[in-house]
Amino acid sequence: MLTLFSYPELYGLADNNPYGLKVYAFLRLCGLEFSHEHIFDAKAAPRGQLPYIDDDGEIIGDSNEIVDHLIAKYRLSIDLDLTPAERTLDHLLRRMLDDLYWVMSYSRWHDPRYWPTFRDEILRTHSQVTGADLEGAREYNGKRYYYQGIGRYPPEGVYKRGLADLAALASLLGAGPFLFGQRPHGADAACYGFLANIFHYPIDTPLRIFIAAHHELRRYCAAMHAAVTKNNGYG
Ligand SMILES: N[C@@H](CCC(=O)N[C@@H](CS)C(=O)NCC(=O)O)C(=O)O
Repeated sequence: MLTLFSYPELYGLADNNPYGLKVYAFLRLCGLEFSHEHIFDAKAAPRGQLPYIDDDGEIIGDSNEIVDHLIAKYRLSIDLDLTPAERTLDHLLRRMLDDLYWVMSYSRWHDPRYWPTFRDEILRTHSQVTGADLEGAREYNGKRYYYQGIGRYPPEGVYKRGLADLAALASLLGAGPFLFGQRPHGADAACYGFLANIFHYPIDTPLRIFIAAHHELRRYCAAMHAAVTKNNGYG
């Protein structure tokens, strides 16, 4: 029995956290059967971070470690055809997305222009969450941004970083429809987790405006959303 533990859905996406959505997308692309438990409290997770999986009693945290575990255990063929250069690009992309994560998270939780919309949508969608819970989470995240470093930049400096990440990703998208051609790979699941968590939210942050203005990113998001939601059964 395979269970994915991750944050709850928002705006129709299966997970409002990019790392959780990345694992969800990977599982769907591979056609693996799993149950999905949405939780708010990350205390039980390895290192106190979501997502994590329980695979027949084996508990694994960190989205990349989860993906590596699934590929090895279920002998998944999704990335078997990647060249060494594509594998390197996959690695670099995942690390770049780790940087984009902070900008995306900052835009929702920290930037006073977008926080009220995000907060109100969580309250509207998840009745068990209170305004006080969210204020507490916002304060906690504010400290995370400070200690990570992003919280010490002015907002323009924060978005400059994130927009450079999105521009780099846009420049990699060729004829497509996916990063490495005609079918999605693990790297696409990773990119989707982040892009969809920006673009599918009707909150016009600089990141979302950038995606909306770039045809190749919009097209890529749509192709990945279709692939993830229709379950192609790659694996
Ligand atoms: N390296 C981890 C990062 C996961 C991550 O950053 N999770 C965040 C989502 S907001 C989390 O659970 N944060 C709670 C915390 O750090 O206390 C992965 O790839 O899964």
